[in-house]
Amino acid sequence: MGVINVTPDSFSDGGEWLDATAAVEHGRALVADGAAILDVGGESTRPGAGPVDEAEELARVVPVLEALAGVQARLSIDTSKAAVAAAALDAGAAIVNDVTALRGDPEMAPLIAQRGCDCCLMHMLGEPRTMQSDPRYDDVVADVKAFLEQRLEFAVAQGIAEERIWLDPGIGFGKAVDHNLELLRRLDELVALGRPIVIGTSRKSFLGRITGRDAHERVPGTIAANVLALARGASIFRVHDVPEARDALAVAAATLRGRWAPPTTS
Ligand code: HH2
Repeated sequence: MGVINVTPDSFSDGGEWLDATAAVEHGRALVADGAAILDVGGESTRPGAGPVDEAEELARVVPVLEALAGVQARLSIDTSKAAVAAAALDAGAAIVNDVTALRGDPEMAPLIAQRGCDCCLMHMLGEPRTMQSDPRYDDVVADVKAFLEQRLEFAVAQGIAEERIWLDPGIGFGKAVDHNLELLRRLDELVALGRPIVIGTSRKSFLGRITGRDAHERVPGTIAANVLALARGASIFRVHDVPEARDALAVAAATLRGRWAPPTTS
């Protein structure tokens, strides 16, 4: 899953793809590099970020999705607003990536149920503005697992087909470095919930804390975390740096499975 942040303030690529033409070109490049999904977002959820007005978010993402409809990848909308998700689905998106796990907007669950699209439900402790101020858990993996299980049950009760639901531990969303590492180390416990696990480690600050690297220099750290997540059963990897992630995951997956195939050229 390649990331396209159509925002001025995302933590690692803010402003790079705010212009719709640049965002669309970037999306096409990510698909050529091997992305199977493009995740388009118009609101940063970095620590400390404030909310974005609905009209502004719509103006950022809809033209990009419309222009990308027809690329050889599925389109995902990264939003917690039902109106943005609805417009994105109309524009060609097939997946709703909601970092609030259907808690942000009461219209979101009915919308996804009615449209029959895929959705990703992510764990977050608190809200972006304050989530990184001293997050605490009894047992981070047990707490995140209980939350995801509860959100999965809620989604199904709202009429969303279980096979449409992906789960994500929300790396960096209300988590200290050790919480992120423990979630990655024990990811198999979340895989046991029986739904595809999405993992978003790309360029995140815990990698910088460990390596001392700035956001754009965190590709090797991102790859290390993603390869370990693959080995523990994660299946969808949300990344900014698609060619590097794709190659690393292709080799790791071939090794783990004892099976490989040459790359398909598009
Ligand atoms: N991380 C970010 C945003 N959306 N969605 C899912 N499912 N999982 C994640 O880990 C995740 C996510 C944050 O990364 P980014 O989009 O690069 O930054 P920003 O929120 O500043 O735009």
